[in-house]
Amino acid sequence: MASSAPISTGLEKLQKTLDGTVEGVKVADLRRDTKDYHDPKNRLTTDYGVKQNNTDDWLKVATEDKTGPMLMEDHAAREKINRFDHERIPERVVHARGSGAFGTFKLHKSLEQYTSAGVLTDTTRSTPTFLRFSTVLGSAGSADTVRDVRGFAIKHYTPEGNWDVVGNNIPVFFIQDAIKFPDVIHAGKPEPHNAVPQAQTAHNNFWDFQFQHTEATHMFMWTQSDRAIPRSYRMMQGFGVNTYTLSNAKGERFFVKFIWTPHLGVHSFVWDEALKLAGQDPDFHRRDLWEAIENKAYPRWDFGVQIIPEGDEDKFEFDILDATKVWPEDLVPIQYVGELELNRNPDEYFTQTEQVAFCTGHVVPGIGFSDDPLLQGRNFSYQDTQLSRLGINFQELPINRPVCPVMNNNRDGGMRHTITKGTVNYWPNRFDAAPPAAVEEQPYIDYPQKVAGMKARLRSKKFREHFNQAQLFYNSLSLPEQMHVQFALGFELDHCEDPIVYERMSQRLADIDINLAKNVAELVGAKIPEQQGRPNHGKKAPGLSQTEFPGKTPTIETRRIAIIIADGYDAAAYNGIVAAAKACSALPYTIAPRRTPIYAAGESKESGKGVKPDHHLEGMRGTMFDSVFVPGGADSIATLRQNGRALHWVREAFAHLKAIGAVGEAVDFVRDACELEGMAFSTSDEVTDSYGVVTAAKVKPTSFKETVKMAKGAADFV
Ligand code: HDE
Repeated sequence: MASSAPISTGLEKLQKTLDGTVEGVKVADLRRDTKDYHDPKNRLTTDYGVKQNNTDDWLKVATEDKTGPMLMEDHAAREKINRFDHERIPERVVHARGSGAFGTFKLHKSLEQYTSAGVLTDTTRSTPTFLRFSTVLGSAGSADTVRDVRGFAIKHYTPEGNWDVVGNNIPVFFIQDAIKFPDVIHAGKPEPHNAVPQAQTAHNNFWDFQFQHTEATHMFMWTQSDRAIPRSYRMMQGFGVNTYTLSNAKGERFFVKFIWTPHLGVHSFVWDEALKLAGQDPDFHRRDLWEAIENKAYPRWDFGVQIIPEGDEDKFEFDILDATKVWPEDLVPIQYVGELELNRNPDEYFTQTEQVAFCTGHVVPGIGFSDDPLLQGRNFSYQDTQLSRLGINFQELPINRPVCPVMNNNRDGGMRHTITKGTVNYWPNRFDAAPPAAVEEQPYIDYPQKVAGMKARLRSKKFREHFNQAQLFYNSLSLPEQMHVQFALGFELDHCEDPIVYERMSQRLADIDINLAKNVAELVGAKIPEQQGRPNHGKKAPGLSQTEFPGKTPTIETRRIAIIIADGYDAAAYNGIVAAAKACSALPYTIAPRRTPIYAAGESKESGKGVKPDHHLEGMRGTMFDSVFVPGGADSIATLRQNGRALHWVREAFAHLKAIGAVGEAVDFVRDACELEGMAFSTSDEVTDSYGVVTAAKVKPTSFKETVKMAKGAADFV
């Protein structure tokens, strides 16, 4: 229950009392407002605290035999319905669907050369954070696995105030100037006449806009790549996207971009999986994040910065303040200096994940803005949008309030909580109360930037080049990634019924790559472009293809392995793979034709033993797993051969490029299910890997370790 000690004065004490950790500061702060629903002392009460004996029947005039009219007098009933009627607040106009988690940011290497910010210079600190992932276009109830950009918004609760970075999993954006945001979002959201489609860019309006608004070209290439269908929130990069600034104690200023790279590597679905999962498990990413944290498999990211000294601003062929451009890593390398870990699920979705309010304007001393025209506009929009979502006192909500002292003359407004004692509420005042901080007290000091120019609706010259980096991105992808882009564009433009849209877009692709344009045009039935539009410069850059991020050390940690068995399965093989998977921190799930116990070869029903499967073959789908393993056992395999769903599990896993393992009698079963006549399969106790299908015809204990090891490399769990 709430303690009355104000966090602002108890910071030191809390740091010591809570496990000696600094992240305890925000957790402790939240405890002030946290009640435990499961406390046995709890009784149902009204909102004003009066215990209630019956909240199931409205007070009415009735008899044992006959019901009668209900009474308005029943305040408790009216309160209950009244509260329910107003449960919803406006969902976010973008990024409505999200999932959040608490974490810790630790700095390994001080950036004091560039900034005076404590959070980026003090390597002894653990900074508490809250991170919210999201999709952009869908409503709050839409599916997780749609093709879309993912939000990656972090709130750092620092002793100098909150620092928010409201980023995405793609390093660039569709527009250069914030004033275009309503246009790009209207074009992507459901069309205005019939509100179709939900959470999709596969429609006329989106692609109409992409063609006419050429600065979006680079970004739409990213959204058509595998980056827009991540396997997990835990397996994608985060980018601050905009150009921020850092300033150091000497008063020097630097331009900076923020980047987070996941330890588990960057991995994606194949499109067919993502489409199916949207129906089979719309909460796939939300569940995945939740379960990983509950299982203590804490997701981690390396935190990095790209830095350009102020004097070098004009040395690049692109404008470094243009959010439709990356800073190629061969020109501006990433310096990794810290680590972010997510290690605690929220206690309640609404008060934490829904009410969290990020603002790009929330920066701390040592961190500032640049003249990036997207960022400047965002600084207005986020504060503004919180007013309609949460009201003027949104910063007082537990999830949003800082862990350091707050005092000023902002007062009142709807739902004000803070009670400020005192006889004045202005500065200057005759008591000298709450004066501005002196320079020695490290207040926020705005960098004295010299500016000159005309007052005009202008964009500088470099902002008008829109194709070089779209080519750079496409050129840098691996062949399979390029094919995925082709198919994605083929899918999206197939959903555009208006010929002007798919005809023009097919021509536009020739400005990037003629083969891409030809293949897509053919797929979608457009006129086939004959020659390259703008010449392709042929350049590539590091860090753009996600194949460069297999993971800090490639791992199958937290990957879901379906082990399919039926009665008569080979117990040694089954137990072997379960143990080997667990030893690698993967998650083995037993799947069988039914969820009642399944008996191994030689094991009788009467033995009372058997394995109770986690799921039956119809209860889940192969799409929900990263890998499939089938142990042998003649009777088990004979049963599975007769089961269409079992065949489909294996065949679909192969089509989705997943690692498949089979031993003993299961080797033939897998070969037949995948129609892999002629491919190399093991016929001995040697383990063979053929296109990600890892087999051993005879089983020896080391086979399982070998299988798991090969599966790691084989399909790489793309
Ligand atoms: Fe946002 N964006 N945005 N955005 N954005 C919002 O703020 C906006 C942009 C991003 O989990 C809104 O609190 C404008 C870029 C994320 O709560 C709103 C422009 C990037 C989230 C808003 C942009 C983002 C938002 C809606 C163009 C990546 C979810 C609800 C200048 C760097 C944060 C809210 C969360 C949310 C405005 C462009 C990321 C309306 C005007 C670029 C991750 O204020």
